[in-house]
Amino acid sequence: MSLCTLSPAVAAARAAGRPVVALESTIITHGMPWPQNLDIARRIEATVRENGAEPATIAVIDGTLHVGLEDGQIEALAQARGVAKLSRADLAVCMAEGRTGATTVAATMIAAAMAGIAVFATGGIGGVHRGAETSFDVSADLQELSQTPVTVVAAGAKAILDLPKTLEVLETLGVPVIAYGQDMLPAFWSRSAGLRAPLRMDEAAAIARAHAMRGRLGLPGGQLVANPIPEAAEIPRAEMTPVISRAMQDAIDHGIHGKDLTPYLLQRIFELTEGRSLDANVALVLNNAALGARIATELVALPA
Ligand code: PSU
Ligand code: MN
Repeated sequence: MSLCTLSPAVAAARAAGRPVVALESTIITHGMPWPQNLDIARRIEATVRENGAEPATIAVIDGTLHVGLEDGQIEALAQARGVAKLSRADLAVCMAEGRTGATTVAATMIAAAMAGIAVFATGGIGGVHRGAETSFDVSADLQELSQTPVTVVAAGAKAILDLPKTLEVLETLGVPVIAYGQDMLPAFWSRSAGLRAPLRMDEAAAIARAHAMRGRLGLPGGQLVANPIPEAAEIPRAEMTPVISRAMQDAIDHGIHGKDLTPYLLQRIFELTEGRSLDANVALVLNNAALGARIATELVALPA
């Protein structure tokens, strides 16, 4: 029996060689509050379709690894409580125990690769947390990018992370970090992290060719495409800095760490910005879904 279950729409797209874009479920269950998360999950899928590709939202439901969810499954996940947050370490345990879990960037990449899906769009990836020199908190997303051949479109890494250290680790791991259409590394809510990105590409087709070239070279791992948030939706870095500091201090005061840290910070920043952080998050994730669909479309059009 196959280890992952494709939805009929995703199976049909794969069989016909049409472009498919993988989507994660942790942003639904742990990254955004109910009920906005449901509406946003649907809009992300619609954006992928409008840009010519089939969306495949990925999650483990009652032990089954689903690649492509029906609307009712997304609705149930969006309001479920106590859903596990799955990365490489806990994916197999969740499936073996017949439980339900949302996939992070790392686990979504694993499932996408199994299903033959080369492109994945999300909001932001995990990275090296601030204070990692003492906490050792480095997201498994970085290691996954070095070993699983999926191109991940994100809006850079969030400013709650230590961005210079995140770039250093990605370089060590051999992960290309490609800023889309600009020289500077985007920083999620803001268009620039104040750091130059290692690489820059301006065309979806070129990103698709680079993905294919890695495969031909036999290099394992994927690419990180850092797509800047649309200008109209950006929250300037200067405005986010004190909010992030406050949220981080609150996390320390409440003893939050490990898997709970990223969801806690996102929720706290949502409260502190009175919802503005979520509006920006929606704009950037839709922007990434559109670019992901264009890259996936270029990829299936490449000569074999
Ligand atoms: N970035 C966001 N929203 C999120 C996440 C990242 O803007 O919800 C999630 C992703 O699923 C990512 C995970 O893979 O957080 C990283 O968690 P950690 O830092 O615990 O590895
Ligand atoms: Mn972590």
